[in-house]
Amino acid sequence: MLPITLYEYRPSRSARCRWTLLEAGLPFTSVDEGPSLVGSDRLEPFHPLKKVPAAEIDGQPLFESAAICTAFADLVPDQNLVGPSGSRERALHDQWVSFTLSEMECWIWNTDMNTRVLPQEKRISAHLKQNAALFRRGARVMDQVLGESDYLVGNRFSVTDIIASFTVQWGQSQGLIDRFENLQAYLERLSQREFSTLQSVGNL
Ligand SMILES: N[C@@H](CCC(=O)N[C@@H](CS)C(=O)NCC(=O)O)C(=O)O
Repeated sequence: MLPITLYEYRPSRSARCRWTLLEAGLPFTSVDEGPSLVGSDRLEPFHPLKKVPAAEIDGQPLFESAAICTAFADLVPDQNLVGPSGSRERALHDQWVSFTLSEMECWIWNTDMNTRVLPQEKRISAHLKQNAALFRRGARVMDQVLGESDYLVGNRFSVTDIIASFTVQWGQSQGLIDRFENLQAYLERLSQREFSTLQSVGNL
């Protein structure tokens, strides 16, 4: 087994990486020093913006939660958490990860930044309504797909669901999935899993 260290702060996107490691059954060392870790020099060798999550896999740094989760899944091909490179399943994984981050998560992240994260004097509220509408536009697409299938790829649980459900839960915490019954059922289904970290979302 390769040595793995996860730099994490529980109520953050690092919850995706922890969940993946637990599903994969990969042993790892956790560095969690609470909020003081975020932005600290300790993270500099692993993340150029000193953000969490960050990982060190066999002595090599890796950042971006979706990339880290996918790398962990690739380490355990027998667990079927992600399709192999070149497969239809892998292409769908890449599709849904990109969709989740660029058509859904960016809008709610902007809302959080401008309502909670940034200091008052730096907040801009002009886009909040638009953020909600654009998130719902993406969420509607995912809701329709989940009306036909319990999971996003190949109708079985995969790392894609770990990455996407975090964003859906985040949207729920902003009151944005009330109209989407399939997304609500998806969260319910995934939160039943033994290693689910979905309860960490909501206080990013
Ligand atoms: N796209 C990145 C986002 C990482 C990120 O923004 N993490 C937040 C915590 S959830 C953070 O470290 N924020 C501190 C900052 O923005 O300086 C990922 O998915 O890993």
